[in-house]
Amino acid sequence: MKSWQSPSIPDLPGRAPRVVVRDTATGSKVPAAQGDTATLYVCGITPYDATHLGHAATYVTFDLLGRVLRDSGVAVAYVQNITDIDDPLLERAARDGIDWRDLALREIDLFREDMQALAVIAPDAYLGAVESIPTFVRPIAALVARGAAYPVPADDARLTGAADYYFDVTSDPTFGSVGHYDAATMLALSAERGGDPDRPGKRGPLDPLLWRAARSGEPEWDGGSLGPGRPGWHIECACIAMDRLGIPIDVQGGGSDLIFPHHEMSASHAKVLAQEPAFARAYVHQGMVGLHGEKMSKSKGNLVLVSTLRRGGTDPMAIRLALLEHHHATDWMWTDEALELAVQRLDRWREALAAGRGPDPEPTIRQLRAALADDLDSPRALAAVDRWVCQARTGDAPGDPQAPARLHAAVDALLGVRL
Ligand code: 5CA
Ligand code: ZN
Repeated sequence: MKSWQSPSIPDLPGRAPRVVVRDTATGSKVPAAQGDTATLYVCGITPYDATHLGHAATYVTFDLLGRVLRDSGVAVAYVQNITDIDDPLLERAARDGIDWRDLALREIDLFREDMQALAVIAPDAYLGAVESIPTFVRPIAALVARGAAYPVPADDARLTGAADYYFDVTSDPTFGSVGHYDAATMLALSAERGGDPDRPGKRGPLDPLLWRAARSGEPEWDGGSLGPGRPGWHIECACIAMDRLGIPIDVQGGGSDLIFPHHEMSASHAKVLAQEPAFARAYVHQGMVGLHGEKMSKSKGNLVLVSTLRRGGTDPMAIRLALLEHHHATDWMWTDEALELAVQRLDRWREALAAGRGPDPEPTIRQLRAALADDLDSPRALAAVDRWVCQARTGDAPGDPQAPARLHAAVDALLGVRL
């Protein structure tokens, strides 16, 4: 799938220190890269509605990670998927009387525009599930052959005798090691987030769907020995990551709503398939952004869309600053007042740069790098720039005429904020 145009990134003299991120699985800070290239897989959108500020927060967070990794001298191999076939997409298309493919294409287009406006670096590979179906079929069949997956008769399938295929979570001895949830919580989250714990015929209630046999009126693809059908959700991300990056990847990213079941299941699929002890060296999760006291979500409809703000004339750089004001690991609520404060901060920063002189930016650039390299501490990074701006505006010393441009390059390269 076509991605979007990446912003240009200024080259900065010097380097960020080694980047560490907090790993959800262990709770510790771990290096975000092992070698010269960091492999990063971030779960992409299900394109049945437009990009809201929760999505934007997630992609800006992993954009920051990519920026500080590059600045630390590490190359980044970045893959992102699109869940362009799934129940919610089919349901929304049916509700609105449009073809599910047209709905997906329309929302993906809007997502690309939003990402470009927010100066998010494009992934190296941007892959839809639909275009990747052959990548899933063989691994699912391999899981079946190994006894880690099994058929469940699908009485309502288009073909008599057809079966859905499920993954047996007990085939992964380390199952549960991403989220560390207890059994009751896993059951509840599975029911809430796309699982089907009550489906009769499964070995275990948590076992997730790998392949769904074709039903009348539903899209279907050739599944070889699995029969015609469509893939389950978690296997898509497992296979795309394995195919494009090889495992273990350095960082698996997404929102914290994906810890269970999605990241737990993807990791289990991949570990069993590759006979590897780990899928990712670090699982990094963006906290949930909410509105009016509840998680912002397409299903609840309590959304603030990036595109609505843009059309209303909000500078995308102010949106970016409003997102960066929160540490990525925390949950927080969006408010109009917070956006207004971000607009004011952007104005202050621009004014200070336009003054043509300022204090030595080196200590600020060092602080920026240190903050971001330490688990993407964006609030600390913004505070460092605020201090420089404050000094530039109030300082009596003549200052250096090169300073504003040098600071601007760092703010642009590291925070993705163009002034
Ligand atoms: N297609 C799947 C991932 S494979 C999916 O979760 N799609 S999504 O459109 O629902 O979400 C896209 C990304 O935004 C995911 O990483 C998700 O965890 C994140 N996300 C969704 N809602 C929020 C929110 N309110 N706050 C922060 N991040 C969110
Ligand atoms: Zn995913």
